[in-house]
Amino acid sequence: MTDLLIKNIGVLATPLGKCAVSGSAQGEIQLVENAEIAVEGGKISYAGAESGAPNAAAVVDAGGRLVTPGLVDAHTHLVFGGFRQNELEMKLAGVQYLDILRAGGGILSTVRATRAAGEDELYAKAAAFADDMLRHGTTTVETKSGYGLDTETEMKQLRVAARISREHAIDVVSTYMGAHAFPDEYKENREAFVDFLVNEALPQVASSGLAEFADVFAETAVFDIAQSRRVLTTARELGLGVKIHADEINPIGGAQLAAELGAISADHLLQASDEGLDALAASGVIAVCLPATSFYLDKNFARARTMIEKGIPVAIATDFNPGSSPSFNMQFAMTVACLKLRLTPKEALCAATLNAAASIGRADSKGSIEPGKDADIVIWDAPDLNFIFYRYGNNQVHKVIKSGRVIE
Ligand code: IZC
Ligand code: ZN
Repeated sequence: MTDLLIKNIGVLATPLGKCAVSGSAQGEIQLVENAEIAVEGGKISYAGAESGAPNAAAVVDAGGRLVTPGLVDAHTHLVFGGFRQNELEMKLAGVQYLDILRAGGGILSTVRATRAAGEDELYAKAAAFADDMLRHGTTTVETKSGYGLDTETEMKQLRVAARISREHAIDVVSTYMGAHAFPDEYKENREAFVDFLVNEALPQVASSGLAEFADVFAETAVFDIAQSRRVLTTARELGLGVKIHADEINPIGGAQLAAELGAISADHLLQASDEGLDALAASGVIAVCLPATSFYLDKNFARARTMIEKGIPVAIATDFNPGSSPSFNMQFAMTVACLKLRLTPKEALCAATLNAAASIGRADSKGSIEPGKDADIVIWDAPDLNFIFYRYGNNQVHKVIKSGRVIE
């Protein structure tokens, strides 16, 4: 028997398929009016027109509302100590993000706070974020380490992420980002830090099984292309998937490196050159755009329309972190994706669900509402798809269903 039936759905809006979609297909969203969804064993068993379905153990009446897949936030830095509200006035006075980092603040101040924090304390803080994300419609979240830089603290962050995935409803996908900044200990000897990452940290992380992907902050004054290549090539050899913070502030060729390495995603890409975008298009790398970060840093926005024209699958994420994007609200990122990346609501829905799932290796089980996929579903306080992009700033979620369970 059906475990759960969601009936009286005004509009069911979902992309379809088990892989990232690009070009005009990114805007192909299936819309079914007067729909229903049946769930069995935490998976979707039926999604489509109302069929006067069989008895179900539990019924949720969607009340004529919009229903979409659960949102997938494919790029966050969820586990961190402290906050960085002290940087706000510096930013307003014109101090640049990278200058704060060069002066020993920014990421490095979060590194100090994260090293000092106990594991339970980090867990309690990140788990509270995760629960609130879920209430805002995010059913799967990717999170990166990178606020330890030393192996002990990086492992502490990764254990916290794994514990959230185990003990909370939200699904967590983990990425190791020991190459997020150069720690004070290696300030004068950067190559030695890259040696440490390649020879010690990456092998230990890979054998722990606590991370699926590795990521590098490839940027001026952070990891240059040669250093990023070394780290990510080693990660790949150790069996980790590869991601990269590419061309966020300066166009140093991060997109080209992502293409060269066959990365699953290249993230940010505000400054990516035409050559960089062509390389992504040719190699099937997913572009993860982070419009809330552009907004918060008061920078330009990634050229998402050009990406779609070139056939690059586009995903969007919040980049939640204590410095450049202190919001985990995917709904805000989705509205900014429409207004500033110029995505249509249909393209943006795909970017926040199916393409986002593909960018973290989950397109086979998440990102769309169709039989066989996980029953991760959002019922919105909205009559149609445009509505959730048009309103912003408030939480428009009516109910979240995670793995077939109604979240109260
Ligand atoms: O803590 O500033 N861009 N890494 C690269 C970040 C932003 C996170 C941070
Ligand atoms: Zn990031």
